[in-house]
Amino acid sequence: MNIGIVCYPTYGGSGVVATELGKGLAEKGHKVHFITYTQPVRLNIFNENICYHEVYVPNYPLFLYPPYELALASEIVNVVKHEKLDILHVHYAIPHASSAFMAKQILKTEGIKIPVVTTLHGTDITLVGKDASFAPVVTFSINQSDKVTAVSNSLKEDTYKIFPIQKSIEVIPNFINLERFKRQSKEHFRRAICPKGEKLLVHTSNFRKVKRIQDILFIFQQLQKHIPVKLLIIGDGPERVNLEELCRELGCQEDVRFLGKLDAIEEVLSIADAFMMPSEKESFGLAALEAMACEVPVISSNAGGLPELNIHGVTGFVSEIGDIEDMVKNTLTLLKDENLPTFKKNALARAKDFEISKILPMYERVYQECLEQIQLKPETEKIDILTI
Ligand code: GMT
Repeated sequence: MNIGIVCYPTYGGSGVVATELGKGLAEKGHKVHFITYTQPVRLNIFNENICYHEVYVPNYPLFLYPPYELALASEIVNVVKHEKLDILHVHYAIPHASSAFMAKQILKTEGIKIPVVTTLHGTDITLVGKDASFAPVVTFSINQSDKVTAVSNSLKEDTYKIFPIQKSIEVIPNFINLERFKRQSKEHFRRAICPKGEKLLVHTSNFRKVKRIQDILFIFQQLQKHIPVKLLIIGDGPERVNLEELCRELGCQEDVRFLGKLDAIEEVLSIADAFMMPSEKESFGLAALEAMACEVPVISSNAGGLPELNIHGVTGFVSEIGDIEDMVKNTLTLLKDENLPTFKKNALARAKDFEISKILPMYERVYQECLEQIQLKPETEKIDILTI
């Protein structure tokens, strides 16, 4: 198939999933065209089946807000026409699903049919998407997609609760490449970070408020009263300054290291004992899955899809959002020498359920169904705008 993928090119989970999906499809022989405003961070390989098309937004003094959605829709039209795409897969509803809808209508006037698959990733529904500024457009463009997928049952249910959606939503979870994410021998690194045999906690995210990283620092301060422990925090984002200040206030700055944005996350995960994810919202928790693949059990909140991934008492522990006391108790249980090896083994076993080779065919099937569906639709079909 000749597949167009529209996504955010950043470190965020939706961009990572979209890019890894495209890479996986290209390896299976599909031709994949990424359409976005800059080179996706995980698109760091050469593959003869992958092309990258940059969306260029011209500047004009009148534009206080550069109209990215229009430039994206135009680029989609060009790529579909010139590269003869079979299918368009957009990741994150805002603004990708509405740009795809516009492109589809433009192409229809030229007699070109292009089915659109929209994958919902989380905050496009549970946070920013439900804002009154976007909700009508999000609802419309989801309903107009040929197929809609969500990354967890929780996100599917939230979507139906928040918006009047008539479309059926299929759950296709996040996935992992176990060839890349696996525990490696990095004992020298571990000795440098934990010279006295301390236990090691790791967190990675984009440092947005919804991640509740401050909870990790409060948990860490409590843990230090019981056991020798260190904390590594990977990533960057809006909360970084506040977190560094909180570290100093709590007096744990010597034992917490901020590593910034790292590409080889798996090397750090390889020396970790527990992964911390106390998020307020988390539709799936890709970062936790990456940790589990490296045999790192997870201490998480029960937000969104986290309990679907992190099995309480098996692959880690799940607590109510913000219940720091419970997370401290659970982390102490998890880190006990007699418990930790079992949790590590279980974490890896669970990660194997989401191996890319199991999940990728689900997307291929969705594409195939879309193509069959669009071929059955009559040529004269009208735009459904009047019926909504
Ligand atoms: O977690 C983030 O803030 C990034 C966000 C994104 O939209 O890129 O990630 C979302 O999509 C990921 C991939 O499907 C999920 O694994 C994350 O759980 C989800 N984040 C939230 O729901 C907050």
